[in-house]
Amino acid sequence: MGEAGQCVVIEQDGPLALVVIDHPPVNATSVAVRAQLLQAFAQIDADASVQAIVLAAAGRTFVAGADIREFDFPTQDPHLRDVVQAIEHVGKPVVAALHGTTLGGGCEIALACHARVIDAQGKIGLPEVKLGLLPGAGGTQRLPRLVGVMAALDMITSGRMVSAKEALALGLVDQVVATDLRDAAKEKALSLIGQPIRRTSDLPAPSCVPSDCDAFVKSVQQKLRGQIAPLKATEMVMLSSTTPFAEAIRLESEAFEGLKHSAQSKAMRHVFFAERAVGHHPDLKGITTDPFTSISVVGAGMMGSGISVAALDAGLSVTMVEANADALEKGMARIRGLYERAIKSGRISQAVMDERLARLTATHDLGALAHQPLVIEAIYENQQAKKDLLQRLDEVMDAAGILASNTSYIDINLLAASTQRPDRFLGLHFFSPAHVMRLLEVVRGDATSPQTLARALALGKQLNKLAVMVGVCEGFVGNRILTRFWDACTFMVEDGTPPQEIDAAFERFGMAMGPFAVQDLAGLDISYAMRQRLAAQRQPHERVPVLVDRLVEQGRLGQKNGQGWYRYEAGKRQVDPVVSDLVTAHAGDAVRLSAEAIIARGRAAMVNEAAKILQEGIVPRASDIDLVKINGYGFPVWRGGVMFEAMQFGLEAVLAEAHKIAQDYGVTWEVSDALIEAVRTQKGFA
Ligand code: 3H9
Repeated sequence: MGEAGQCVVIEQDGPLALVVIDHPPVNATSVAVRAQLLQAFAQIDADASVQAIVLAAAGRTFVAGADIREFDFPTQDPHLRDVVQAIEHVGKPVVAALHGTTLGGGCEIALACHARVIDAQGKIGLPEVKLGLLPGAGGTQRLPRLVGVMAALDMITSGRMVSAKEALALGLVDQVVATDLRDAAKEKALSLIGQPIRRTSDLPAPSCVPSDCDAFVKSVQQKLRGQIAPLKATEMVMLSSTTPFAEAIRLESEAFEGLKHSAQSKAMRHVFFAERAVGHHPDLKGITTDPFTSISVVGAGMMGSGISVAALDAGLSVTMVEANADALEKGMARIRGLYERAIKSGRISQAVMDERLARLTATHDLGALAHQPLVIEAIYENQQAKKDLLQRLDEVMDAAGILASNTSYIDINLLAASTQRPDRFLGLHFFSPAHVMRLLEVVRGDATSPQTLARALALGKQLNKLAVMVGVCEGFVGNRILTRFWDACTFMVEDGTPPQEIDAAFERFGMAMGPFAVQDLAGLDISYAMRQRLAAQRQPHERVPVLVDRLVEQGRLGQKNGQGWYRYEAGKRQVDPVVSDLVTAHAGDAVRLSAEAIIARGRAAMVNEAAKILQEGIVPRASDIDLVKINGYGFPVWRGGVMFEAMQFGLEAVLAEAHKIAQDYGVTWEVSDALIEAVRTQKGFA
């Protein structure tokens, strides 16, 4: 931004005016930008010496959208919609010069220009649905006029960015420029002088095949269960083929305002800013790190091969070590299989697969890891086996190398103590399947150095993961909350509510899968083993879930052997009368909870544990916990995460519910007034 709040600058170059938006960091259309743009275009329109205009932006990107921070307040004039209209109706050709990420309101400005040229590395999209919104400055009407209804529906309801190449193929831009973007835009603008102006809103209404649109709506309903914005956006895009432009724009604007005030959009905006805040740690500020060009993984099982694929996909070289020949071959076959499926579905080409596999070395030899900058152990979950392996790795590796464990439960400080490099040791808890799941818990041991943590957080970015730094505790953040949640749900079953009713309630709430379906997927033996391990530390009078242990003892391990909480036939889950009888026999005087009570109890169990996590300083912000639950545990993003949702509900009321059910269940959840007070005064809760 220039002097005295100037964020739009006009430079005249012969018959051309170059209008440059300069409002760091991402040229968002804050009120000052909108006002100055409106004024600049009015001034140029009235200036007879100007015959064509180029609209460009300074810095790293063209306009990345409306200023999201303004959405919490009443809109100040001028509205972006009016600015966009004014640009479109200027009486001389306007060419948009697009670089970086042209998003949301930025894309809508570009759509209203009379031609668009884009840098070859540029990307463009309408990501409003990711904020629980729809394009509110004409995007739902102008985009389909340029690219057709189906392509517009795809882009707007997914919010995905398209590359410059795809944008050209779709007809969204007129030219892709490899070298000097502004020169190319100027040339284009000069070529349009004297030509009839092509205004997007004047283009013929696009056609829409009703059956295609109906099928699309159904697929959106299925995919984005519970989200309002994509469906509303679909409705608006479809208006483009039936309703005059001016009327459709009015309806779009109404729909946008409605969504802006919706609970879903507020929640998704919270998630947007939570993602920006998650990497902020005062003690890591200013530490710069070199990117990794290679990493190593020990263990070629599900996790080891998944982590390897994540790294290969991100362009890194990978050495995968596995002692057992058969397991190594199976790991390689799994990786090849993943890539072959990606080829079949058209996501990658054979050449891409070959290039990625060429960066993978598979070996039995730990000695190959001597000079590796980072080695992640991903063997089975056994403390002694991990300690032994880490000790050997510590001996083999250079002093500078970082050593990490992918454990999901084991104490990182205990593991660190088995090495001579506790400062270069940490937990990197990936989630399965590791090449797909976005969450990465970066576990900070007591001795882990800030430099090591900074490198690990940077690795998360390199791998396109959402890296959340957490402290050491049983199960870290995600699994610790999950354990409490599962316990509470199992107590509900033991007291008479069938598991399928609990699953149905949470799936209606928006979770990807209910807790019992997830337990079956994960394998009931996993949590059984954990309960056995922790048995010795438990208070003798404390209630623990027992019904699930009965299932395991009957050989019901979940999906892996076709029976767990449910019976599985051809992959479909069915209620099993054997389990229903077991529940009835156990519950005796059954209390069948309503869906509302089920949610209230599950929420209370999760929030109580989350509050303790915050109180213990395991994470610095409540919003970090939200990101863990959304990205690793299927909590609906449009509810903003477990803590945000509870805060809308009233945190004290939720904790009071936890108090009540802890007494009911006779469990030691340590819900205290002091905790409630601590939570209320905790930074990050305001
Ligand atoms: C919209 O346009 C509605 C219209 O249809 C209709 C209106 C009527 N506003 O992500 P980064 C900040 S809805 C305010 O770390 P990157 C961000 O908080 C909008 N602030 O960088 C951060 O601040 P801080 C549709 C914004 O390079 C800093 O910029 N547009 C906005 O990794 C750097 O961000 C979108 O949804 C904003 N719009 O990624 C695009 N955008 O340093 C949202 C960023 O204080 N933005 N900031 O933490 C993005 O997707 C990414 O930020 C972007 C850059 C890809 C642009």
